[in-house]
Amino acid sequence: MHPIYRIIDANLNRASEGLRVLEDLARFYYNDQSLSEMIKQLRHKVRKNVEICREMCLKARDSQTDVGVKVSKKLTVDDRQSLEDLVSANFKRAQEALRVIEEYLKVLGEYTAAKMYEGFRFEAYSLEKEFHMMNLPEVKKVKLDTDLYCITGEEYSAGRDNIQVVESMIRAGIKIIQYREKDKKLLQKYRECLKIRQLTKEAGVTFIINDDIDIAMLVQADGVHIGQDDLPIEKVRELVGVEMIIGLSTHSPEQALDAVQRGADYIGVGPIYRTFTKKDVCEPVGLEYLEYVANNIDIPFVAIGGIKEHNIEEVVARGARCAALITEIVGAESIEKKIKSIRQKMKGCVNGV
Ligand code: 3NM
Repeated sequence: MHPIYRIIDANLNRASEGLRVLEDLARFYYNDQSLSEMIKQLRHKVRKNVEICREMCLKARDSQTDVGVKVSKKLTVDDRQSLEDLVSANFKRAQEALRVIEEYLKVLGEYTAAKMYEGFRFEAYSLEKEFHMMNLPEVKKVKLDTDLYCITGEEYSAGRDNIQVVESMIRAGIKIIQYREKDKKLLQKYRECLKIRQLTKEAGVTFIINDDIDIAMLVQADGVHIGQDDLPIEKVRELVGVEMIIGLSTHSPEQALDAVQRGADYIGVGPIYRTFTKKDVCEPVGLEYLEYVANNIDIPFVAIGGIKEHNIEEVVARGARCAALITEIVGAESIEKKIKSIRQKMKGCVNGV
């Protein structure tokens, strides 16, 4: 028996198993009928179209003496944590297996069949993209799910530079950092953002850039944050694509509803209290607007503006799960200690409600 049939047999199983894992996820977890049907069809085609050598494959199968089994049992590289990892790993498994089948069918002289498997591989690439798109809202929500949203502001940072500040924030366990610098030169902002992207990526922190859509795209930030007077959100979406998070500052219920309708991924809600950090911002909208958003808006939101350790409990009590603070955090003597004590207050308040 030609050992190549053994390779084809193993990879047919690999491809179908990978696709089956994905099909069941689409069907039972995401309840997505059309995606699960498409994966099922591909799985059937993969199995069916190798009729030419089915018998040879079965004869060649010898799982008990497979030298790879022992290695595979010992390895822990497949110790997956998230559904996202699982989806990616199983698409890779199916695509790699299809490539192997394609290559070895050519060696066997089955060129037409090999081309067919090439086509299946490309179908698997397209399905992976569809799967990813379907999952995007969830992925974005996870990236935005946190209690403290930290924003840079070098001029308020007590002599520290933005990189030092970001390092402290990451050490303190912050999960979202926004780069905000109104007066620096573009090149300097770009260089700082490059470094911060590297730091945040290593730490698994969501990185958002204020205003500068071009820098956000160049450094592959997770998101951009824009204001009411910036480019229309639809146009920003055209530039950055569907995967990037777009946050929009809002100051009234009308603006909040408009932001949701036009596709913002989250909104800033403020200024809650008076602030001198944002130069052109309106008068404080107070806790009433925050309460309106907490009760009426379905996308993630971040309370902002004049929030300090001494008033954070009030903000949480009025419905904010996430708050953004600039001066209170970047200007603190110890950023880490400040974050810890603000978090304790927020927790106490949530538990007490
Ligand atoms: N946006 P601090 S208020 C950047 O209301 C920003 O949209 C606001 O800084 C808004 O925590 C604000 O130092 C400044 O008051 C927040």
